[in-house]
Amino acid sequence: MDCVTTTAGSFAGIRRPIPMNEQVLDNPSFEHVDSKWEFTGRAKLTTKDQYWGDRSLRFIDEGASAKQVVFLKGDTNYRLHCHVKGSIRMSIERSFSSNWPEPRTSKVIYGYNHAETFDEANSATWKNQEIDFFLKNRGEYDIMLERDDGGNPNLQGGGVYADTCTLYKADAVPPYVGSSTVGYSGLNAWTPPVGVQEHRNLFKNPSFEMESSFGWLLEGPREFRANEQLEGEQCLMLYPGGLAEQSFSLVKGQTYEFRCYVFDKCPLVMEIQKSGQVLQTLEEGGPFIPVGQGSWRMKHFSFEAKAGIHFFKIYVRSTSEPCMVDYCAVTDRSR
Ligand SMILES: [Ca+2]
Ligand SMILES: [Ca+2]
Repeated sequence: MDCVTTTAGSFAGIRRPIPMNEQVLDNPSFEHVDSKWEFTGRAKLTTKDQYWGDRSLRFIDEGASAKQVVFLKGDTNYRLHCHVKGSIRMSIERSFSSNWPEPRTSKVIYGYNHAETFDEANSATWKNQEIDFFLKNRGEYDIMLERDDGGNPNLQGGGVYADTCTLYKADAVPPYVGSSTVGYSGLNAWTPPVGVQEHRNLFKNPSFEMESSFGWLLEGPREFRANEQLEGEQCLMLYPGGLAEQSFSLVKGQTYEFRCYVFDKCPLVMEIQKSGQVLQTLEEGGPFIPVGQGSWRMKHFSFEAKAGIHFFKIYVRSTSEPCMVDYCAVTDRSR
């Protein structure tokens, strides 16, 4: 018998080591039992299968997850990459707490990949899954891996695993980790038209930015997205049943315009109420006006104000699809 031959699973000899220089995640290959990974549900280290080394992470139930908190620099592009089997959701996120008009905690998503994988040259069964993302601000972020079949249990038939999860600055990604070109994003350069900029706009924080005095009352399912926003550092993602609201006084008899920018003609409802009565509603449909910024569109209407406090609500009906919105304005058109 020859000396050492590979046994099932012992692929270390034919796979390249994981360069740890400038690699941020602790225990990327799930080889060590004690590490900075925190597991929720039945997510467990296993020797049953592996891409590299002796162990991998196995997600036994839907919703089982692994989280690691990392400290990352600002104004920097990164790549998060794993080898996976089955359907998982990878994300970079953290929570955001605002205290005005009422205490609220929401999630901010900086990068997201649900089951978008591509083939791995070294393996017939393991796939590549990656997220190239940009961070404006330094600080602590949660790296999340979660088993999620997206409604199709068949995707999980061969078991659900992750291995060799790495996080590099974009300019330090080894050439064989994931796709060949790193996607650079950075911030969007869009600025609102002069007529609806903040000094003429009655909304506080019209761009849904991360301010503790946030301005909008939030209800129902929502999160913020810091990877696809139109303006500033983030936009608001409303899920079915989610709502954002502000209220302020208007001058009776004056004509005002109410507008919002939405992503990809998504079904945002814009409504004005006063004393519990609906004054005007712009339904889910258009017209949607292109603004020269990818899939972002503007929708708006004008109205004549009553006396006193008006409530401006933007929401997604519970039977509808999620909607991203960034930058809303109420402006006095009589001036
Ligand atoms: Ca491993
Ligand atoms: Ca924004």
